[in-house]
Amino acid sequence: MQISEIHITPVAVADPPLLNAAGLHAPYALRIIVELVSDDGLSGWGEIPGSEAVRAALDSAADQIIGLDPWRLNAIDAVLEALANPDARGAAPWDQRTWVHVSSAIEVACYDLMAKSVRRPLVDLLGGPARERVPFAAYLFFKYAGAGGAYGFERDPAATGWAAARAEAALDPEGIVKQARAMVAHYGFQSIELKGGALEPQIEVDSILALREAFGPDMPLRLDPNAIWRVDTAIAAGKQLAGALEYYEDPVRGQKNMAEVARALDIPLATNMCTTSFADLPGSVAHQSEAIILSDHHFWGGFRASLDLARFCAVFGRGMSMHSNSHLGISLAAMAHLAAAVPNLSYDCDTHYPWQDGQDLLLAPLPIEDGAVALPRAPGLGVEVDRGRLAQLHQQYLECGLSERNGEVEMQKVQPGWRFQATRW
Ligand code: GKR
Ligand code: MG
Repeated sequence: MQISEIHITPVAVADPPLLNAAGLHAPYALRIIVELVSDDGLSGWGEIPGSEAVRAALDSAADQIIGLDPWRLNAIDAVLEALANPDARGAAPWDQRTWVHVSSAIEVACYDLMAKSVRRPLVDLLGGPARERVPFAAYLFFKYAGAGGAYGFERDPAATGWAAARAEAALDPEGIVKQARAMVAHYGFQSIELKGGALEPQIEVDSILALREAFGPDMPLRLDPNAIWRVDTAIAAGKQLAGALEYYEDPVRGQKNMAEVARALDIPLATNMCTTSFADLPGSVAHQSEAIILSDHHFWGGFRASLDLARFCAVFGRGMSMHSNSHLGISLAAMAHLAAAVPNLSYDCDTHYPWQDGQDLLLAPLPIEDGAVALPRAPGLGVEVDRGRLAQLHQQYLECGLSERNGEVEMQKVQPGWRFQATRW
């Protein structure tokens, strides 16, 4: 089997004005869709966060990927490693490296091809399912009013249910509880993550306490300030949240600071910011910076790397959860196959999917029901791309004028002069 064509398609999908530590989500989230076509006419798909830098890197690798055998992943790794430039994760909540994303897109598309060629669900190439249903968590955001995209900051008057609720502003504990009730009612989520780091810490602490009051002690809650708090702030907030959090995600920046917060509190700390690559694992062990690592095949470099991470978590006593960014259905399917194949996945996975629901590029988007995605059983990822929809989302990319994610620039449109600070409170 050989890879005979590669198609790299940047797309833009409407994203509401969600707040985080780095500012404001733009009206569109950028993704890149990669299609590998094999010489026997199969298509394998991958999806990763989009930026002009990632697109250019993929483009530079394309010629050398053509002609390779998708089953020979070590040979593909060697090609990508020879091209890769050193790059850094950066201080933003999301991972700004280029080549880990490129590797992930190509590897996932190769797995899709391999699994389709043997007519097996992709999970079977990852060791087979440890679970048939993959549980996800509600992902709440403080936000301004609006649904994003062409609707800008206006509410779509035709929307109902969750689609209407997701266009509402949420800037205080009451707004967050309302958002949570609508999202949980629609998707049946059985745990809740609140994106923090956006407003004064006390508002975020009060929002968790309000969620606890609204949903009771059986609903696991998590708070993620994306490393923007000082150690003293994080400890003071953590003391107020004792008994209310399932885990406390990246309250502070860096492994040493995380370890200091962990020692002061009786709440497990989790990360997708301080331990994000194999090079970080010795520091994780030395400092005991976190109790839980959020995997993410997009920035750990693919499925194999994520399974290696799972083994590290098992050996070194770390829990394992899964991180997300704004995404579409190819990523959701890949996340579901990976999560199904990790026996020691110990928490419900994150997903931003409800914020993009209804805009997918799949012919039959995977539903989230009772808080879970049923593992697709069709060959490969088990999803089919709607090529007309892919073309529309690409056109939207061409028209939206964005070439990278930049929350600071978006925030300045609302609050002139606003600047990102790596540590704010
Ligand atoms: O979408 O605003 C967001 C999130 O803050 C995202 O960029 C983070 O990468 O959700 C993520 C996280 O858990 O840190
Ligand atoms: Mg996080």
